[in-house]
Amino acid sequence: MSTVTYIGLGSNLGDSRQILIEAVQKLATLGAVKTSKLYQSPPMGPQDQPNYLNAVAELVTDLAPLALLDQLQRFEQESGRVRLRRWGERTLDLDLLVYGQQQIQNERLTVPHVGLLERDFVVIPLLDLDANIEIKAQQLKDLPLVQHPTLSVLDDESWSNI
Ligand code: ROI
Repeated sequence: MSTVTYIGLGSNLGDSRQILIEAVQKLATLGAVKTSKLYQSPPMGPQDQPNYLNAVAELVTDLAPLALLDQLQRFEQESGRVRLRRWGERTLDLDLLVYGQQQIQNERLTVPHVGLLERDFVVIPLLDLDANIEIKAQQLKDLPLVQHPTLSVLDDESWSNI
């Protein structure tokens, strides 16, 4: 049975735009994919690191949550993932943000993703994909951070060629 999932994409090391394009192509091997606009976003965490490129992908997939997580972690490794420090710069982050309506909590996974509602670089791209999306009983479009986002649009939905 197919489930609508949302995957957060982030990169601030290497050729971030190309890295995200390749990540979307890999996601498309797991099901039907749509992408948000492409954003540039100031780092959350240490400020002495480059800005991030961020986007969100909608993936409709038959994979179970942990099987999907395995694939996301494989794609991160294949991209030559480097993570220099906690809260620091990284080549590619693929975060399982939302898995249908499910709430999941185990050693490997918390879904919906912790901190999702506080991160404009996740909330704004999610709204591109579903303007009425509700997470943890919260309409994302009603969050105050939507009114003063710190991120800027780099490209429309066609950036990923998907
Ligand atoms: N900051 C931004 N702007 N975008 C990210 O994707 C991102 N990812 C992270 C931390 C280090 C929390 N900061 C980020 O993992």
